[in-house]
Amino acid sequence: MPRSLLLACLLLCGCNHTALFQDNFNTEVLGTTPSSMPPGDPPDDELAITGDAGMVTVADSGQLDSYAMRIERDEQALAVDCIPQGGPHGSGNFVVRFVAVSENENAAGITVRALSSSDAPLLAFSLIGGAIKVQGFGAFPIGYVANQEHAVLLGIDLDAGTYTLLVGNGEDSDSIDSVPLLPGGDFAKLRFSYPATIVEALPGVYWVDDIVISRAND
Ligand SMILES: [Ca+2]
Ligand SMILES: [Ca+2]
Repeated sequence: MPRSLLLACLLLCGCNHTALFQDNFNTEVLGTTPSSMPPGDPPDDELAITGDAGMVTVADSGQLDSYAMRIERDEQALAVDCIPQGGPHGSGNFVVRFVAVSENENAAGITVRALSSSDAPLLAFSLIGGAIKVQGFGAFPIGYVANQEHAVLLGIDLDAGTYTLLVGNGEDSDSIDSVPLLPGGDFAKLRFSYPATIVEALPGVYWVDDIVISRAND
């Protein structure tokens, strides 16, 4: 199961990490745009939306068992940035994790990126048509299933210039390891984004919860 898989990974590395961003949406108001200042620790993390903020709401997710962030594709480009405090970060080891549900396997894909302070990607992957496509790498070994929870765990090693991506999907999980980072630079934010509906108007709805960005202690 994704959650137990994540827990196992976090048991290996979590106790030596400091959280720089945490958002679980549980204490926010249903139907509203998530707070730009995620409640609780750490104190200085931020959530920033570019595009129509009304398309990003706190909603009750049956699959994710609690309030989560629902991102719905709009006519204009839409981006949700999770900004760890103390950044941009020029060195160190980071862990990014979240759980999510895509409402429609064949919808327009959401893209997840780790971005530098100049918005250059360090890594990027898109969920589209049931597959996970990793920029500069190709297809991830396993895909995702519409309306089923998946878990994502990213390890970003700025010092080695590599990352690991682990995805858990139902009973299935796999990872790609020591993949070279794209030449982005420092690490400033995690972005979930949908493109504008200029070429087509396929629907896209992505639910995200339990987002944590942490840094390994020296
Ligand atoms: Ca939640
Ligand atoms: Ca906070």
